[in-house]
Amino acid sequence: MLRTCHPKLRSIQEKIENGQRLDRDDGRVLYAPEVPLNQVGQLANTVRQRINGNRAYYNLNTHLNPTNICVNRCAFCAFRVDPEDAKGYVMSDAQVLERGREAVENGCTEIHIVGGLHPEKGYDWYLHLIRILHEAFPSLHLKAWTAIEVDWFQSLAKKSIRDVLTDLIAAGLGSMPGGGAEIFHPEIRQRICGQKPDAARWLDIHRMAHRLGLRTNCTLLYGVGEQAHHRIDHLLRLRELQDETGGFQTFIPLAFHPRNTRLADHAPPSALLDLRTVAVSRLMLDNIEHIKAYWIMLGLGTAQLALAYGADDLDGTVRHEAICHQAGGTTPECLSVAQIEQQIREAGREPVERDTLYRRVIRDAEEPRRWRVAETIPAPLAP
Ligand code: V47
Repeated sequence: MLRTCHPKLRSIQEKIENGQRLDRDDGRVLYAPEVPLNQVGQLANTVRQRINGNRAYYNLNTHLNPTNICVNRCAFCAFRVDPEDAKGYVMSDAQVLERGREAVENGCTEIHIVGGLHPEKGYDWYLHLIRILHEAFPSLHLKAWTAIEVDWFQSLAKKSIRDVLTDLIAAGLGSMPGGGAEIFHPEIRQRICGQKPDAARWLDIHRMAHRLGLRTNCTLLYGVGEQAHHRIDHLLRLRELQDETGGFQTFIPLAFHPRNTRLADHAPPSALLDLRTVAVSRLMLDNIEHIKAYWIMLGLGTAQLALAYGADDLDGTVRHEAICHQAGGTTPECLSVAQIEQQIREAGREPVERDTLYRRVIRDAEEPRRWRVAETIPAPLAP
């Protein structure tokens, strides 16, 4: 714990020491510029250690974006295009299956699948993609479709969210990614993605997914002109749903990349804001086990530092990422296992390869592409 701390942090420090929950006002204090970042980081690091011991997780994964054509026009998105755009594409079944084959060939345990809301593709196409991948590569965990897509499927299929999710699970869906949350507060949401379902809808879809036994992730997009109180509001809404369901596995703060977007006049978030957001998330989200420092968006250096500011996960080796790279992201295309483990070891943590559900992955020593999961991950070391 901190030997000396900023006066405004004292009561927060006490709460953390006593395992008490922080409230909205505490959240605002944690973002106050006069409160030193390193002290906020140290508190978050204590909580991280308490929850996850010295471990830092990663997985072997690949991304798949079956189409970039999207009816929504989110101001922050450089990935989507209009149907008539020359850069528009829709992947064939063969291309989708080739991505699955490449993933297995490279020892991946997960495919992360998200795309656009294509005006001419029916519900059956989206379902079909899950089915063919699952049938061809049953060992690959399919973490697919954000709540925004599930909402779109519901309007296409004219079925309840429960029935849509039940169809997807039957087809082979393993879990849902956390995208589409952006910023819940209507003052910002309306401005950056007014066509998207609102916060209540995003949360309802995750609530139903959790009820059906799916684990999901959650995100926050920051650096889009919001203020600290909007971020805190977002975190509290996630925390409230997590109290109810316990279904979120990991929270991922996403640093905005402005290039090629309609918000290109915004400066990218500073490393200071990145680290503070990781730390504040760790402190406010006392009921979400993992905080992911998504190296693709943070950059490798900041992601590595984030492991000392509350994060316990770097995401994965990541092949074929498009959303950030289209928006000016300069991180590498893909990291090797040796590179990601080195990042973690340099930060003083023990690298643990996990599957999507945070079970430890054990690789065959002779043939590393073959793997199994340990039933449980041992409890964290005492702080
Ligand atoms: O919802 C879009 C964000 C999200 C930009 O669940 C942008 O494990 C920054 O959710 N700059 C999709 N961010 C990515 C996502 C995700 C990524 C990795 C892991 C997981 C997980 C989820 O990316 C979107 C949006 O919030 N985004 N454009 C941009 N220009």
